[in-house]
Amino acid sequence: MFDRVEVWVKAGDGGDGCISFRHEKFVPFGGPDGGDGGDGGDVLVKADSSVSSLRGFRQRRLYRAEAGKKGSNKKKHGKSGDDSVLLVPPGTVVLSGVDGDVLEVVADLEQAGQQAVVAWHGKGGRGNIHYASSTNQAPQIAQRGGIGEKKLIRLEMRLIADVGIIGYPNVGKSTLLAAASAAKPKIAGYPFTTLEPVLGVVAAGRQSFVTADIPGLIEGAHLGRGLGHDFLRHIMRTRVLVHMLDGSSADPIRDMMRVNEELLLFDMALSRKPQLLAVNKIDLPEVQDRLSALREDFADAGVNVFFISAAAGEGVPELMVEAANVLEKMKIGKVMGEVPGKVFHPQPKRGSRSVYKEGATFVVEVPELERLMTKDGNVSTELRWQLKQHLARLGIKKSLEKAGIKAGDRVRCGSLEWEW
Ligand SMILES: Nc1nc2c(ncn2[C@@H]2O[C@H](COP(=O)(O)OP(=O)(O)OP(=O)(O)O)[C@@H](O)[C@H]2O)c(=O)[nH]1
Ligand SMILES: [Mg+2]
Repeated sequence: MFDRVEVWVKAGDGGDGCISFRHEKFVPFGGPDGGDGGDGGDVLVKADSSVSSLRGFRQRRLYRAEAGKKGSNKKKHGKSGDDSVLLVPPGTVVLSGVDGDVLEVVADLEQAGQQAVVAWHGKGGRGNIHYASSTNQAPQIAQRGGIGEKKLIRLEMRLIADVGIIGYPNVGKSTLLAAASAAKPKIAGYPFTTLEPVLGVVAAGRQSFVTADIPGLIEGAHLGRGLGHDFLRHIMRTRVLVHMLDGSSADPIRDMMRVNEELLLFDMALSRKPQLLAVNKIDLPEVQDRLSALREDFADAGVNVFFISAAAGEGVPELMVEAANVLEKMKIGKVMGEVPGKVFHPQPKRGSRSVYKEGATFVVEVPELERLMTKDGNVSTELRWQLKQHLARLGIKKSLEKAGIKAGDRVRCGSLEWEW
């Protein structure tokens, strides 16, 4: 089941600004006319109902958006790069920070049409027309295009269900889904029968809702025991959990606590979802015999339980009507846990200004100057003067003087280095 892939995304770099001067008849020294570079394209992820799996992403590892074109003479803007749009099935969650950082949800694309930018474009560089001033009428500096973001993202499909059935293996989760809906999950008398989540539509009273039956959880699942707990992400978006216990188990209350412990270790939000507890298999004679003892135990523990027989269908309608009621209440009141359909638009961080000394070199770290460029990367005497003027206008010359700069010292600014 290709329900999780990791791909690299690279947004388009911005086009460089242009350094050029007007050449007109009878105008020997035309002013600057170098246009701006175009912005690069973004990489977006968009939920589209025509896509049903993440399979297509197995073929390619890198998705890039187009770069912006360079600016040119006569103040011409470079063309912007086209975006690259990755179409994913509705229900896809996008995570970033896969390569090392803390994994975080960038977008939760629950409904078709929702989209989010996952890699931001590099801005186009400014042409030399922007660097003209009363003192510098022939600026030979411009701005390089910004670098588009590149990162590794993870796409995960999460089922969209209202109710999730959880519990130890073999307690009767699949039997409950089969009894309450038209779904036909595999049922067998051994643990780990269910290997992949199964969905079913449950009709309860006048309502209907989608229920997900998932594999069994055991103690230590967070350490990879049993089937692990990774499949729990499929019920991250459910609003109510039906927690099933086997009435014939040695200690159903301990089972309940262990499963809850695993939920907590997987995700806090999951452990906070409302739960309906159901003790199953009450048709078995040995369970009948201890029924009143079980009732007392649960009453002592302060938890409300449903006693059911999924196999015989006993107590199942009541349980499902209660699930529908809780869902209804949550619709009216606040939705707890994860808010569905949330789309985040993280913006690239804004840098701050600083001037410092690195060895004998003075370093200027100012976002608007970082991408300063000259035609050939060299800084002639004329350019030295122009750069000084420009730094003075931005108030950075003062900062450098405060830091102790003297004529003859080296200054570095982005990729340019010259003598003060
Ligand atoms: N007597 C009795 N047996 C039941 C009942 N519900 C389920 N069973 C039996 O318990 C066994 C496990 O049922 P499943 O529905 O496959 O259990 P599960 O929780 O989905 O198990 P996994 O998918 O392995 O986690 C099967 O043999 C079922 O027939 C019940 O209410 N009464
Ligand atoms: Mg099962």
